[in-house]
Amino acid sequence: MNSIPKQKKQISLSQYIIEEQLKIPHASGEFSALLNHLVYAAKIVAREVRKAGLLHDILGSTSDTNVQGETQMKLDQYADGAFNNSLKICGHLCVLASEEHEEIIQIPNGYAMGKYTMSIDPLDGSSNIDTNVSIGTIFSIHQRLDANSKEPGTEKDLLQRGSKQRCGGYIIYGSSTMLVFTTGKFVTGFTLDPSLGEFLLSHENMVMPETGNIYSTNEGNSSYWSDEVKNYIHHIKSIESGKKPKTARYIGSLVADFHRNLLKGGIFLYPNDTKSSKYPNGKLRLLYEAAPMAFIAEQAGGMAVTVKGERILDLEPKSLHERTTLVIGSKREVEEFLTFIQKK
Ligand code: AHM
Ligand code: MG
Repeated sequence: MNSIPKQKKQISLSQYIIEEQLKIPHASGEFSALLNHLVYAAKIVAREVRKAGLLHDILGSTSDTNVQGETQMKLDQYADGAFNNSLKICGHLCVLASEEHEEIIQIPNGYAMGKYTMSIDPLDGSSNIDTNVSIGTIFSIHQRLDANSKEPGTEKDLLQRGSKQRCGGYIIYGSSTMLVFTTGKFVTGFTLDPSLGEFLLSHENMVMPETGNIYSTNEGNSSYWSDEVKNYIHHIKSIESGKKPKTARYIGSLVADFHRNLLKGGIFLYPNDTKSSKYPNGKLRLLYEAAPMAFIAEQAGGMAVTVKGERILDLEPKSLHERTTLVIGSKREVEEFLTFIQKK
């Protein structure tokens, strides 16, 4: 008689959160509840991303209103709405920041004020939306400056350095939907099982390979780069050093480019334009793009710095949408980059 194959034990995100919470004495459960609200919105966004090509009103970058005067939905605006609607009334946040909003987002009157802040890029890589290429959501959670305050949160509560994050993570809407996050201990990945509608533990204690053969950057911008950056890129492509040239992989979606490098090893660079005024400080946003990715990279054994070599997690944002340069990836690859900028 054939024996019944043993079923692999599957741990859902909810179970995982409860078990992790039990390890922390006196945990209030507030953080776990916040994560659940975030994940609920992520599932809604994942559902819409999966059928984006079927919904004519959700693709494209047309004007805000259609001929009937109705607001035309774009996927990034939709995602922003989904996360905001779920998060601002969840009772665990005191203020939010989103890439889609110039100003801070306040908790509506009548709703409980929590001790956390959230900064979010609801749908990163929006230039890829219409072409079925992987996109993502990036988020960063801090504790407010005065954890006991019941007053509305302020911009100051949001503008904290990356090293003070309580959690940093992303959701990638790729061939599968994955949630990857760290609370500062290790990096964990969960994959959405569409048949269950649940994120299941799929990647425990993720470690970024110490070296990697992939480099990801928008080389079309190379004429604008500093000589140091140009020299580094020339070096990793050359055969002069006797090494094999690195392989270029660039999706143009930070979440997808980072996720691949987290698993396979490599380096991602978004330098600043030194010869044009488009991105004099780099393109990516410190608060809700670079800092959470840097938190994950470091917890996975990697590194994240600016093109000047400053540690991303040490930077204190001065404004919500401040931009930064970003060099992130495997430890030895970033260290090699640093030798190029110190060489003058
Ligand atoms: P977005 O937040 O407007 O989507 O821009 C951020 C994205 C990142 O995902 C990606 O790394 C970068 O912009 C790509 O920029 P470029 O098209 O200039 O290479
Ligand atoms: Mg973005």
